[in-house]
Amino acid sequence: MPSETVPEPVVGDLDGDGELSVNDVVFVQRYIMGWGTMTPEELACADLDHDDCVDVFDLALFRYELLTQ
Ligand SMILES: [Ca+2]
Ligand SMILES: [Ca+2]
Repeated sequence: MPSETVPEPVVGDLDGDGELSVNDVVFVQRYIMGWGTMTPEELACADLDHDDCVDVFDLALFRYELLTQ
């Protein structure tokens, strides 16, 4: 029986390319700087420490994930 693999949601993958890349980090950085907006889905995805806001702590986690993946 063929098994279909459902891709695991990638933590912090905001642009949906399947990986947390520098593009996602830039996206969060722009939002924090007030240069961009996010949909509620993107905000939920970007809130890595789950404190219901996207701020510099999430950006630090994004950078950590980017370096350690
Ligand atoms: Ca991405
Ligand atoms: Ca947060």
